This record gives sequence, structure tokens and C-alpha cells, in this order.
Amino acid sequence: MKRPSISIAFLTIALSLVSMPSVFCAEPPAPATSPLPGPAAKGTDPEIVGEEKAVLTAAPNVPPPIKRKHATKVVVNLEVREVVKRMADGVDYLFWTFGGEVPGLFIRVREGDLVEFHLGNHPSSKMPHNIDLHAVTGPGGGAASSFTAPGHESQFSFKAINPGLYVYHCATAPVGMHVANGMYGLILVEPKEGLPAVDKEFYVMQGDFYTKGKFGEEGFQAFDMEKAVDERPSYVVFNGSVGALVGDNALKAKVGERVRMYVGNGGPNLTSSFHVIGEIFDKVYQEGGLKLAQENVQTTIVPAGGSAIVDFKLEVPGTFILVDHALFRAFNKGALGMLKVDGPPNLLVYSGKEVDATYLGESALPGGSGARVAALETEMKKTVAAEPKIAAVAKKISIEKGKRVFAQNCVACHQAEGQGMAGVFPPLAKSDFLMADKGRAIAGIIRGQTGEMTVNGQKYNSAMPALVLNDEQIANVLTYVLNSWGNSGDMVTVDEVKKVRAESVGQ
Ligand code: HEC
Ligand SMILES: [Cu+2]
Repeated sequence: MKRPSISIAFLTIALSLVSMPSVFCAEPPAPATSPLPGPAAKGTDPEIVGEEKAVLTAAPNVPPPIKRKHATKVVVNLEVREVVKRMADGVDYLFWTFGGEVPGLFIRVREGDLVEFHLGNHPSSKMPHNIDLHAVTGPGGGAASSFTAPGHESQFSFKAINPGLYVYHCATAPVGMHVANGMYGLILVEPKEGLPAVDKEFYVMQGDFYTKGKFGEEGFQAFDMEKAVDERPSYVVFNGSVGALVGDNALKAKVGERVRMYVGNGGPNLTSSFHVIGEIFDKVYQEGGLKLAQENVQTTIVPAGGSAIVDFKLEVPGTFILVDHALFRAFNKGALGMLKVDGPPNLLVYSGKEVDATYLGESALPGGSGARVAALETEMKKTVAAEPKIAAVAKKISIEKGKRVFAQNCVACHQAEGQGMAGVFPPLAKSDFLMADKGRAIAGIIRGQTGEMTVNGQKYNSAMPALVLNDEQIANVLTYVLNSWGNSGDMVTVDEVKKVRAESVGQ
């Protein structure tokens, strides 16, 4: 704080909040040589040598093992983003994320490290967020110090005293909802002596999701609070979506390798019975504690807000299926992944045919039934679109759906009849600017628009924020706008929106 006026304002607020009278007669900080006991000052920890930036990875990747033999200051930069992503084929969901990913980016530090944590909240976010790291010894696990509004950043520091594998999550009210939207990840505090070496490490995290629609119901799906309260998830998945670890996305390893999985469970509700079909965990560090490892375990419990580390050696090739062994979750709600192991068979260990076809049907095949159905559906859409009567009805549906999108996202600025507000919000009704370029209108919604524009002879120089809408919502809302208040009657299709979105990548 450089400007004195601000610090005085802060001080006044701070003092008015503190009820302990001793604060009012606090002495100025004692010099470093003072023998008086007191709180250890920041930055004087003799154990900390040097500084580095943490390597953060998206699941299923894990940052490399720490080779360092001393503690250091580790700077973690993590950004919260609210993003629409795929929950399952044809199903989109507005995920709230740490780092744009569900689960959030993996953080790896060493016992004794001083972690300087920077939590950013992207300007496009609608909600404030914070972070509670179970690896933190301190109030709220950092939550109280990291409450961050959209477009802001918070910073706090903690010493990683206890080695182990810890969950982190958002703890902003309503906490259950923030976690249900995907706000969790893992932080590994490696013990000073390191962990036993393995050939491959993976990051797998389970979560349960609550959507208005049933499992697989297509389109954008909103969060369903009632289902969440009743603990009736529509989806239970590994790594944020159905199929995140299936087919081409399967984890890959070779015969003879020793693999380790850092397994977390974000919940918010369910406890996982984590199991790999066809494997036995040689070692399990239960609940993420590193002191004792149980051996030869079939299924390990991973509590909501907890973790486990499993190590096993791969003796034979094949596809090994990761499941929550509460099996309807695996086969009917998505909690299923794959580890594909290549290499020569070992007939002494196992002689037999591959397992995945019987267990999984077509989801095990590359480009399985899902891809073929998608291709046929595209063909159907094309055939249907070519039929004028059907096209007219499709347009009416789009207009009706778009009306809802407009009411929720545009009306506050552009007004109920699209008339806008003189000098501030340009009109959409009979707007020559809008009529002149459909692509520009689509891009304006995806990316927002600023700078001077002339609408019906009037100059506007303001800013419209980028809106978090999916392709279908954008197509519908523009179709509605183009067919209301005396406008042209054009239609905007999902494909047109897709095209503009693809062009905007990297800009
Ligand atoms: C927070 C206020 C706000 C919201 C919400 C908003 N807009 Fe805008 N919109 C603006 C402003 C301001 C401009 C002019 C920007 C400039 O001056 O550069 C604009 C410009 C436009 C334009 C181009 C100018 C025109 O009048 O033809 C279109 C089209 C448009 N908005 C459509 C939409 C649609 C559709 C939605 C809802 C999905 C929406 N806007 C939501 C504020 C908003
Ligand atoms: Cu949050």
C-alpha cells in the first residue's frame, strides 16, 4: 500500500473489527535481535533457501518428482476460471475450475517448503472464489486469506509442515455448490526423503455432478441444487468428464513398469471405492498419509475431500479398468477409466483373452458406437434441415429458446424491446450495425465488444462483456433477436457459431 490515505482507511476498518483491546496498545515490531518471544517474522525462516515457480499440471499428468535436498520458497500461481466444457458426449456444463481444468492443476512441493500462493480469479468470472488447501496449517486452510472477487488476485503464504497427498477445494458459500461445480484438486507435499521411485505417475480424481437433466441428456445442463442436497448425482466421473480416461485418452504404460496413481476425491458427496479391474495394488498409502503403506489391496476407500496413493507393478499387457466399485456409478454414471498396458504377454502370470470387450462393450473400441452415432446424427440433422417444413419449425423452436437466453443475459442492457438505452446501450431492434454482419454479432457475444461503433447513426463507445454461453445458446439468442421487433428474419445456426468460435481461438 503506497498511498497513505488507503492504509489509514484499512487501519480504521481493521481496528473497528478487532475487539481485543490489547491491539490498541501494541508496541511497534521488535528488532530482529530482540530476545522477546513473539510471532516469527515472515522471510526469516533459516531453512528456506532460494525461490522457484511451481510446475502445475493438468490431470492425468503429475509434475516431476522433486530432486531438491533443501526447502525453498515455492511460488504457486493458480487462476480460477468459470468455463463451459464437455461433461459427456453432447452434454455441456458450466464448470468452475482451478486453472481451467477439472480436477484443478496438480501442485507438488517438498516438506518444509514455504509456499507463496497467488490465487487469481479471471475477470470473466461471475462469482468470487477462494481456496482451502488441506495441506495448510492455518484457519480455513487459506480460505479466509484467499477470498477473491472476479478480476482480482489474493496472496498468502504457508509452510508445508506435513508430508502427504492433500485435497484442495473452493470454500466459498455455498461451499457444496462450488465443489459440485468442479472446484477441487490435489497438492502433494513430498517427504524430505522423497517417495520410492516409480516409472510412471498419474493424477486421477473422482467427483460427483448434479445436472437438471438425467445422465446423457443432451445440451447445456444446469446445476441441480435439489439433487445435490439429496446426494443423487447424475454423473460420477474421473477427471471431470465421462470418458476422460477412456479409448484414446486412456492412461498408457508398459509391461514391467511400476506405476503410481495419486487418487483424489473431490466429492462433494460420495465416497469412492477405488479399484483397478485385473490389478492388485502392491502398496496403498491410505488416506494420503505417507508413513505406513498397506500391501496387496484390491479396493481402497477414497473419502470425499480425501485421497490415496496406489503403487503397482505391471506384469501383463492388456486394458485395466479403473472404477468406483460401487458399480452403477462406473457403468451408468461415468466412473470408469482405462490403463492400457503394452508389452509381451507373461503366460506364467496370466494366460487368456483380453477382458475389455465383455466388460465394456463398445466403449472400449476406438471410435466406438459413440462416434458412429454422432456421424449418423449429423447426417440426420442435414437431411432434416433440407426439409423446408421441418426447418420452419426448427426456427420457431430456436426463437423460443433464444427468448429465454435473451431474458437471462441481454435484457438488462439492451432492454425488453431491444430498444437499448440512448448513449449507453445500442439498440438491437432495427439495428443497421447488427444487420450488416452476422459473424461480427456472433464474435461480439463470444469475445465481448469495445470501441466506437455507430448504430443507426448514433455513436456508442462503451463495452459489452464476453458472455459465457454455449454455441446453441448463442445461435438461439441471435435467431430470436433477428426475428423480433421488426428485424430481418434471418437465422443463425450452431455451425455458424462454431465457425466463428474456431476463428477466435488464439486471439
Ligand atoms: C452488460 C451490458 C450488456 C449485455 C449483458 C449485453 N450487451 Fe450487447 N452491447 C452492450 C454494449 C455497451 C454494446 C456496445 C459496445 C461498444 O460500444 O463498443 C453492445 C453491443 C451489442 C451489439 C452490436 C451493436 C448493435 O446494437 O447491433 C449486439 C448485436 C449486441 N450487443 C447483442 C447482445 C446480445 C444478443 C446480448 C445477450 C446475449 C448482449 N448483447 C448482452 C452491452 C451489453
Ligand atoms: Cu468457488
